[in-house]
Amino acid sequence: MPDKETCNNKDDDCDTSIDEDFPVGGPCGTDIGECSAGTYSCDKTTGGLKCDGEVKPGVEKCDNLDNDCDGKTDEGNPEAR
Ligand SMILES: [Ca+2]
Ligand SMILES: [Ca+2]
Ligand SMILES: [Ca+2]
Ligand SMILES: [Ca+2]
Repeated sequence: MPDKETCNNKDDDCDTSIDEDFPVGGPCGTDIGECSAGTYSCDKTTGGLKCDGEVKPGVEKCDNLDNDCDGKTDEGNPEAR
């Protein structure tokens, strides 16, 4: 039995395709609001995927920006009334 394909830049299951089960180089994360999408790459320590260059959601602040990336700007009236 060949090994199961893991994300390591090697062809573990010997079908001549390397990491074919993983969307390496594809987009990950979200582009909404103040967030930016990143790119999938292999995490060789876990054999899974990691997301490079992603900007993750923060805490909503009253600044006319969508800090927590839910598509709504300054929802819930943060910080002030
Ligand atoms: Ca592999
Ligand atoms: Ca393979
Ligand atoms: Ca928001
Ligand atoms: Ca905000």
